[in-house]
Amino acid sequence: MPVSNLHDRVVLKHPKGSIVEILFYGATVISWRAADIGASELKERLFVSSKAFTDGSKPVRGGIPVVFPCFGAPTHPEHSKLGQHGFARNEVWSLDSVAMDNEAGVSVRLTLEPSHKITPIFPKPFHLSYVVTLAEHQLSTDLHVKNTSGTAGDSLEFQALLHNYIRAPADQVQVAPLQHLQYYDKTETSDQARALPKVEARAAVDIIRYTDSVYEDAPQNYEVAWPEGGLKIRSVNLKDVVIWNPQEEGRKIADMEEDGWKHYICVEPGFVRGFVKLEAGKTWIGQQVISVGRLVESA
Ligand code: TA6
Repeated sequence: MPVSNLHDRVVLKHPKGSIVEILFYGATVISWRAADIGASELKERLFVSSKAFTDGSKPVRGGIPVVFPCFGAPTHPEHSKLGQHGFARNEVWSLDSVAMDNEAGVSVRLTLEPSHKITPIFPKPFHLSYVVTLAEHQLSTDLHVKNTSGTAGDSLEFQALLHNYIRAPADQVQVAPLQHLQYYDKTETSDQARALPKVEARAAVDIIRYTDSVYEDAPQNYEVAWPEGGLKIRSVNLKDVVIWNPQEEGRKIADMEEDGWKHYICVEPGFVRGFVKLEAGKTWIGQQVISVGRLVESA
């Protein structure tokens, strides 16, 4: 069966071999295995810490957590009761439907609605759906946010981000093109320095030191490359991108495996500088497409 609904997850299998696993908890994609172009061996493309909790007791340390409706600590007055990165990554989503099942792709839709747990901390009406589509060498994840309020003027303000933990040798990775973009450096120790924009000077960004950078108004088309491999990430409506790797700081993260930071880099398309303002009855879609291979191969 191309779509298997197991007790805690849904597993999608593409006829050409690629496989994706999505936990209902957080709608977290926790595994994506796909072959290189022209090869048959499946390779895991995402990193999940061996110490990660996948039992629903804590957001998963790895895979693709969904960040909504706030990125980092809440800064919007309507988000003041929320924790870091909001609630979407630590709620149990429902499998709504198989959206597509053919040679081109296998796709499912998961949904999340207000509940007795969410409403006390986030009283705004909303409907989220998350569509995960698997192709032979490609994974797409689309977050649909609907403001279900029937009252004119009752807007929904939010941030959203797809927190990809890309499996890669961190010290050999380069991410481009980010040159000349304005970014905010969260590794700075004072609030003042963190709020001061910097400008990226590097043609290709390496990850050889503690990195936590929020690039604003980025090109939404990135190459994450290392000598033995690479991925391309395209996004739509996710105007910013965060590059994160904690290096030795990772030792402070309880669910990070020993030296785990050496085996991944987070490249996270999001809308995190400012807020999406969605009017009553409207839907916003933030999308990413991650493909195996490097830009030069597809030129
Ligand atoms: O997206 C980068 C970031 O916000 C970092 O600042 C870092 O703390 C990371 O996310 C992980 O956050 P978490 O809440 O999952 O520990």
